Amino acid sequence: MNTYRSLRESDKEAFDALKGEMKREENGLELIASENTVSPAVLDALGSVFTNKYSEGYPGHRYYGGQEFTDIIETLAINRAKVLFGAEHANVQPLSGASANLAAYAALLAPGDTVLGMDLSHGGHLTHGHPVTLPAKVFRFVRYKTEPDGTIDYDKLEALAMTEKPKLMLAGFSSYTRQLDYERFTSIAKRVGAISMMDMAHIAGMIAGQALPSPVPHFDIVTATTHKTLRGPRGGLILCKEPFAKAVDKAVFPGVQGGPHMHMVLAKAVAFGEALRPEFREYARQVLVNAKAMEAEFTALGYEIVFGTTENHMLLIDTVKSRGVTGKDAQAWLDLAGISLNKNVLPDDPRGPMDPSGIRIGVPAVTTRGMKEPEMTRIARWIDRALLSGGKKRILSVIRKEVKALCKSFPIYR
Ligand code: DSN
Repeated sequence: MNTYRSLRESDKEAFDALKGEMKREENGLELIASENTVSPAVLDALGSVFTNKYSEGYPGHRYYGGQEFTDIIETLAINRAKVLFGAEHANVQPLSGASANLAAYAALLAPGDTVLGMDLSHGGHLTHGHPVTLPAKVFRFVRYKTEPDGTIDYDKLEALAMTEKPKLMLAGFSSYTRQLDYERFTSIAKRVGAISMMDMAHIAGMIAGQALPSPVPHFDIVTATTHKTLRGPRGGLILCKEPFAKAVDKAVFPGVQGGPHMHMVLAKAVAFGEALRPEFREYARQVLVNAKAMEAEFTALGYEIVFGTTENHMLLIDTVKSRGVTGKDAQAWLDLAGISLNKNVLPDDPRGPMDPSGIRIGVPAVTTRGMKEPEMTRIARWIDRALLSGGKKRILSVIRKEVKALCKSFPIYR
């Protein structure tokens, strides 16, 4: 394990915070659905000299000199992304999922164009047209919702698309637990003459690991982050069909970004390489099994599972209905118990986003640590005990000790 000797010797304040975070991750359970634990090789790449380099442009067409090695790593990342997802074109420069989505909008839309996107409280993402975001001020977003049983009514979506005549139909989510019907979605887009786009940020790793069906053959353009289930560095990715390639590349640079972060590009290449190995398929399969095991235990304990069930790596739970505890309190109490997750709005939540009615639970990071079904059952029971604690510190610190003991048997970095 890296001891960060240079940092320790040169900046104690910064090093102490880093040490604190390392201990927090080692001794606690990470259940934030968008987080994971990267490999030591990805960490090495992120801490490499590529952070020193400016590389505006693309391999073979850069604005500055000294690009012989940046060209190698970006080409490696592009080629691996294309193989991993069976994509015609890949852009590996987006700094984040939000930049990837912004670049996709810039590539495909003119100001004032209409986009259909999923409502935030029904599982969509801020960048899918929430009124507080810049894209919502430039384009006209119309939001679709889920049904009370947690599914999407595609007939209703089609009727909405016929009325609104969108230029772009956007699928994808950050807190939705059901599988989308990609064929149906894209056939509606075709029927109304819209471009189809999928934001697969949350499930990119599940798709790379072949545990979930791929949207890539169906959609014109697919955006992703590289750090969630995909288990790479923080960053974004755009995949598209060849006719959109030029517009996408121009939109990323110089459209919405300057120089790419080449240490991140190297780390993406490494992570894509890891995702191409057979072990990654086993991890992706186990993520699904673990999510189901956790759902089974919460169901047995009488919890209200939002959207009916999970078909991916995360679960949404109505903590107000299930235990009379708000999402904010649940998150705070669980933090004290060494369990990290996030409060989450539920469909048409009557409560605000800072103190919503539920929580979101994800299993990718604990699966990466090697935990399986028996541990999922224990974690669900700890969460239940914490929610029943009324926030009493004595009870939460007992759970914290038990959590720490389990974590010792599943070290993150040996
Ligand atoms: N913040 C990420 C998530 O938690 O889903 C999405 O941007």
